[in-house]
Amino acid sequence: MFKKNSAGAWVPDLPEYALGEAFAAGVWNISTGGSRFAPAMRPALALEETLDLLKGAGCTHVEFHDTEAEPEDADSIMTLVRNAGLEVSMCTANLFKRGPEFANGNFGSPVAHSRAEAVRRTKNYIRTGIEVFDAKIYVYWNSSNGFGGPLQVNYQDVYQKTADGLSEVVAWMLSEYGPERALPIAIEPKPNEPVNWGVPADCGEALAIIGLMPEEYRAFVGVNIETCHSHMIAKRYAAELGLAAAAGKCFYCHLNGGTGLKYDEDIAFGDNDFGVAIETVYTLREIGYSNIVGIDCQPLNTDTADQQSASVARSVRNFQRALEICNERINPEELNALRAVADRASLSDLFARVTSGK
Ligand SMILES: [Mn+2]
Repeated sequence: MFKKNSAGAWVPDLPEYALGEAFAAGVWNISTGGSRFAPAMRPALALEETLDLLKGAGCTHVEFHDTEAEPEDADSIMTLVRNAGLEVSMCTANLFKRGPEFANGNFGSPVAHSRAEAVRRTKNYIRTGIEVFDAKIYVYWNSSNGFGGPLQVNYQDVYQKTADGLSEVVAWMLSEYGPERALPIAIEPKPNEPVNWGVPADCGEALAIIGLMPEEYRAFVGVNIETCHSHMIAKRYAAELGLAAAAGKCFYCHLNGGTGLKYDEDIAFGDNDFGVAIETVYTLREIGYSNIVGIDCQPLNTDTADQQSASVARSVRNFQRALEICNERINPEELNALRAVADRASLSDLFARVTSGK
């Protein structure tokens, strides 16, 4: 799913929706809950029930790990997806919890067997994404890739090997399917958890890794920036989107929320800081984002059996609320005129007026 642009370069042929028309969430975004510190609050659901709830929450598309939709089950799962009135937007191989080989990393692991397994599983699930799911994007989330402490890896190698793993996947994909059928790959960076230092940690590191790939493969890899992952490293989410767009690499997005320099809270988009939601939606519009909007949030610890999809539904509602505010209360000409003279005082006042409606 790549096409040539007017300059003859391959660019991803991504879906084109108006903002607010198409949303995706992962089947993992509905869960029983329960952790070391919290009780399980909700019954486990059959996949059919989960898909119906995602549809009811406002999703048009669904996302899968291979652990939730194994390649050998993909055909029958696709029937359930169609029956629910959904499509598959994204699929991703689980390169973190699948087996002990991924405890030390994946593409950039110092262990050759772990790197090889990561490449093999990724190829296998890209095949499923293309041949069965008709997926629009493949996501590589770094997860366990990185390092834990002093001298645990060769730092030059961890970045280069991560790039090499992606290159191997792209080379195989192009030889197997050609550019027209190739699935755009989006790197989703995260700074830590489960590993102490994740590689890549942020949008800039993800772009640097793409830059370490041979030139002929770079066009086929972009980024998927997630709100909470950005907050965990004190990045301004909208600025990360802007960097991705400036590089021509904003292939996909994962919206949710977090409360600061903490762990991967995955709260609903717009929860905690609705101003982030407004700035995010405005920025997506400003960079011309047209792909499906991915939501990646978990239920709250207090959500009960009848609130299984409340976080996903609230994320979609908050996106629509923020979109309405952007459309009705932000005049781009006024905003850009203030930016052009760097009148930060008036810009701050404008943002307070927009968010308060007064
Ligand atoms: Mn995510």
